[in-house]
Amino acid sequence: LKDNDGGSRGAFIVLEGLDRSGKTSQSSKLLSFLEGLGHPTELWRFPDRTTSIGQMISAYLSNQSQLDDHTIHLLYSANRWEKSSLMETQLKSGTTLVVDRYSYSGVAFSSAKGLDFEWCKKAAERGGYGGERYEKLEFQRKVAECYQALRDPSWKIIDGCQPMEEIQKQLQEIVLDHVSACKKGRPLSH
Ligand code: DGP
Ligand code: NA
Ligand code: NA
Repeated sequence: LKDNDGGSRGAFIVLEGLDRSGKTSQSSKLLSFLEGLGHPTELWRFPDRTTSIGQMISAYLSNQSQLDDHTIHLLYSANRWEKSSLMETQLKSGTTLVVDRYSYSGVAFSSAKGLDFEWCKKAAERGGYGGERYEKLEFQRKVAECYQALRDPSWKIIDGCQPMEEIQKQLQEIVLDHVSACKKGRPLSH
């Protein structure tokens, strides 16, 4: 993608991690932090349960419906696709997006369930545990292994076992760095 009219673009910040790793709290803190500094910012999350596809995912997660593993995988993917053009518009217009889960979850969670890792990567391209389906310790261990296998240089790893304030501080540092680089013209790439 090219930035419009040489204007600065927003940063695309994705928070990934196991269930209950604190992403959701940290994403809202990050939103307030960036807004406080005057950066136009929006908080998004996936799955986005507000769309009709998102509602199918939500029903599946709460065990109200049963779906074939490949089918649910593709619904998650479709749920990201249905928001992708709006996402691109926002980034190009200079809005920073803080996103609570994105396609790395798509690969990590589905391959942890036993779907073929390469199949998941292709299909997901671009595009105290509680009661939900995946929130079991053994399963989360597998997800962690799958995340390790996906890790690439764009990732910054933060140890979620640290005190909340420490996590927040590290996250802010990393994100500010990236937000400034985007303002200075770091290209937006797929
Ligand atoms: P959350 O709303 O962040 O708690 O996510 C709900 C659950 O769905 C969580 O266990 C992680 C899982 N999940 C998120 N995205 C995907 C995906 O693309 N594919 C699969 N299989 N699971 C996902
Ligand atoms: Na969850
Ligand atoms: Na979450």
